[in-house]
Amino acid sequence: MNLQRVRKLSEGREGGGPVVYWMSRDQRCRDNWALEFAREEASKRKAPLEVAFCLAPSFLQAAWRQYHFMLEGLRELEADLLRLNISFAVLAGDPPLVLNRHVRERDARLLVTDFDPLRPKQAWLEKALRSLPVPVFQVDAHNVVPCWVASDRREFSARTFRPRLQRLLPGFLDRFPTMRRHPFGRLEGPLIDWKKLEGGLRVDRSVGPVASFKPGEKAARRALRDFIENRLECYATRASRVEDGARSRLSPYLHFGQLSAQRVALEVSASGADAASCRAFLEELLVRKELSDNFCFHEPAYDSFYGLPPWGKRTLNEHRRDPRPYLYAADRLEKAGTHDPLWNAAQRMLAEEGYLHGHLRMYWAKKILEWSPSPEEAMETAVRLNDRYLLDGRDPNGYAGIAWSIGGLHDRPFRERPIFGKVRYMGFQGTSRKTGLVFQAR
Ligand code: FAD
Ligand code: FO1
Repeated sequence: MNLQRVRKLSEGREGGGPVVYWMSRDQRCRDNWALEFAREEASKRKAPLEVAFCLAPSFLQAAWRQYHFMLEGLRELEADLLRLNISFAVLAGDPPLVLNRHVRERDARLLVTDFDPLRPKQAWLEKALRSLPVPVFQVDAHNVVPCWVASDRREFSARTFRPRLQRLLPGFLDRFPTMRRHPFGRLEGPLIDWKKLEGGLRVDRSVGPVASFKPGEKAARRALRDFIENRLECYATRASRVEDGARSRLSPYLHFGQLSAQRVALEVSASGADAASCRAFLEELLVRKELSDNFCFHEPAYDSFYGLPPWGKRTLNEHRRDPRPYLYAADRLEKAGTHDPLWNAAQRMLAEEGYLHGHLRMYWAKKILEWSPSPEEAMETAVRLNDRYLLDGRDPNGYAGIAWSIGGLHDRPFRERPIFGKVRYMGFQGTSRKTGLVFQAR
């Protein structure tokens, strides 16, 4: 594997026990460079291999909907790891604390972890590093080009980021090794009590599981095959349509790491489908998605008005006092109770299906700017609703997508208008026509 994916975070003294992979963002056993690196290090030392997942009682605005999807995926993972003679431990509690205790109990040789630019995850890692006694390595198993290799600074547009990424991609779009049974050791651990783990969660159960997505690695691979066989061909021409759309619907699997973006890129590139559609899709999957990680990694205020690009903040400030013909409180928006039938339909899809078509997400967030008393409140409301209902919420793609919609992140200025200033506007008629969702005019 390309060792530029790995960086050593701390020295330490190797123990005599297993190599432990602290799995967090990339919750899969296939096509997982962090697991692959841990396996290689364990094999070199003829040591057992263990995966440890720290189950936080709550995470950002996640509800039972998202935890249920994640836990079902982890249950499937437990069986897959067992078949590979890799032990699996799910540690409930505050991640840095329970991880530290586990590493010491196991007398771990070393720790491998994956990469996540979000603040809570960075905080877990920093806290863990302060007391872990063993060497710690980090592997970016989520991006094709590791975030710290793609760029060492905040990129302001896809225009500057794309050429860097394209130059680096050939060195990182390598094939995955097949997962082999681990030949060393076999840690006897108690069977995981999933019911007990579920009972320890502090989540809002009023936002329940959705039927629209089946969780787990196998379902993720089926979804990828279904997309390539039935929708990729017209991704370039029908991407903005909602009903008979061409979108992949892979985001919940990519968000929870049940599917590797690199696997998707390899299969799409080898599909022989319409070249323009493959190009358009890979632009989203590689350039847009990895640019979002770049944004969150280099901009700590990624989920607020303060993280917007300077020109976006300036133009929104200049229009702060513009009259707002429509103003809706967050709870009215949450109930899809506005005067706009297209927006209400988008909010209902988001709340009921836990998924929303990309074109509608833009319109949905932009209207929140138009109908909120201030840009700061618009950002807060959009992030809260996005992360409460979407399966793929609480993700760098979401924070970048909301900042793009409300504050022009990674976008350019447009003709000035009330409230939006020079931030790109999206109107009811145009969006209704493009998405194919037609409603009687308001
Ligand atoms: P496809 O169009 O099939 O794209 C395939 C993959 O490419 C996606 O799964 C995603 O990983 C990536 N991708 C596509 N579009 C973008 C984009 N604009 N930016 C970054 N990556 C992209 N994405 C999330 O994963 N979680 C979110 O919470 C989220 N919230 C968003 C909120 C707003 C206001 C906007 C404008 C966009 C948001 N996005 C979010 C980005 C994008 O809309 C979704 O990733 C996409 O709609 C997911 O559906 P899909 O997998 O069918 O997408
Ligand atoms: N990561 C963890 O390591 N432990 C958790 O308990 C956990 C819960 C969780 C719930 C919802 C959700 O959307 C993500 C969650 N994550 C958790 C993080 C996730 O694995 C991703 O790393 C980030 O959300 C995306 O960057």
